Amino acid sequence: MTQFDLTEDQRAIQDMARRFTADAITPFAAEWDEKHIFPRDAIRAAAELGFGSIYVSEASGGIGLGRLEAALIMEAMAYGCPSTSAFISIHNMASWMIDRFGSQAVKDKYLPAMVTMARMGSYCLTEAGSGSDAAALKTQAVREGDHYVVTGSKQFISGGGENDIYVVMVRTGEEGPKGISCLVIEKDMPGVSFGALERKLGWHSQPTAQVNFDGVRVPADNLVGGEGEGFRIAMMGLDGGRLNIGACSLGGAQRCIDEAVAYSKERKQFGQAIADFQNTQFMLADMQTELEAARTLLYAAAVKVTDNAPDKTRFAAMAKRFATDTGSSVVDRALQLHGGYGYLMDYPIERFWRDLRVHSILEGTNQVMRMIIARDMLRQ
Ligand code: FAD
Ligand code: 2MC
Repeated sequence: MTQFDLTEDQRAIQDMARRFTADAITPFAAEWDEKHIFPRDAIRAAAELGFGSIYVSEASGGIGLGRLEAALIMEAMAYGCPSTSAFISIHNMASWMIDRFGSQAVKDKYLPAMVTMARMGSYCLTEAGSGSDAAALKTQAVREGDHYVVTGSKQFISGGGENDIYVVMVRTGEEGPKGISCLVIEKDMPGVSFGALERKLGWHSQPTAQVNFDGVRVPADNLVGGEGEGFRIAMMGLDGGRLNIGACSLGGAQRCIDEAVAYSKERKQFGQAIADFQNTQFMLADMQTELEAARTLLYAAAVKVTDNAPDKTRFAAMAKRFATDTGSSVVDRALQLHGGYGYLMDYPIERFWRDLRVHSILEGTNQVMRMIIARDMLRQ
């Protein structure tokens, strides 16, 4: 592709994802949010299009696309429901880690069912005492013969309790990043349990819960990568995850701009459409301009992650920071343009406002993104 245009194939993928969203997500998303419904069937239908294994290799049954294609799909689905789109992104991240770093045995064991999303995957890094400082994690995995015995607890796990497969960062060695390994743990293994569902501001279409491990015996074959490689694998997973979260903000914010354009043409005050006020026009112009800038940065970062460019991590962090902050700011202005009606659940804006808010926090807070960017700048 040229840097500023999409190829025909990329447009076809985008069209397919948009059509799927219009049919299977947008009409239902408000109800999923209000009633806290986890839309398992719609998610499996997304997987039938390959959206559960976007950058899992074709050799492992995935559709083997790049990160820009993934961003286009996530952005399109977030136009209907950012929460559901982000859930599918996390599954993609967990599946990719297994495909990219797992042995053939671990891939054969888990990927066929993950590709179809018959079995869904979670990513488990955060603990109660280690959020931003992820390398301080304490969940222990002690080798006993051909098993690891895992004890500890993971906090805020998306899909916790619902999903079947947990890609878990555990401590097998020294303190700090070099003592961390990555293990696949199944929901049904004895000693795995879950906390109560977290009650959240947004992301209501998917569960978040603590995942606890009490002496869980995990086959040593379930190690992904070598011992001590888990932190690097987790961070590489997040390079892609952060792009997708940014893309979810882009899609959600574009939906709110489109809603605001339609509403401002219809709503009349002082004898004229509110779209006729120059303030409204200037707000809409700024919202779309800022979103396009974020989109361009995100697509460029996605190409860098696909190409394994040396500055890919810095760009993924810049794109996540900028797209999520811009997305939330755009949605907030769209809400303002709806006046009091924007605050009501009768209109979709407040749902997007709530759903996008967490994108500045998870997959690394936007303060951590600045840390990653500045460290890389100062290293040179
Ligand atoms: P803290 O790290 O305690 O941060 C608190 C504040 O301090 C933040 O503003 C932070 O930016 C700031 N701060 C911290 N360190 C610094 C610093 N060095 N410089 C400047 N400021 C700093 N995790 C998973 O592993 N898997 C999941 O599936 C998952 N899903 C999630 C779903 C939801 C709905 C939520 C809310 C969280 C989820 N998380 C998940 C966890 C998420 O990644 C963490 O919440 C996030 O990384 C921040 O960690 P923390 O909440 O412990 O905040
Ligand atoms: N790719 C490859 N390797 C990486 C990497 C990346 N993106 N980032 C770090 N590493 C390597 C790094 O090179 C170093 O290895 P070496 O010593 O061999 O050079 C090692 O990992 C340790 O890295 P740092 O020295 O940078 O580690 P530090 O502890 O100082 O900080 C930080 C790392 C703050 C960037 C990391 O802890 C972080 O990203 N924190 C935020 C946590 C987070 O994003 N959580 C998200 C949870 S998932 C979620 O929220 C979901 C919704 C799913």
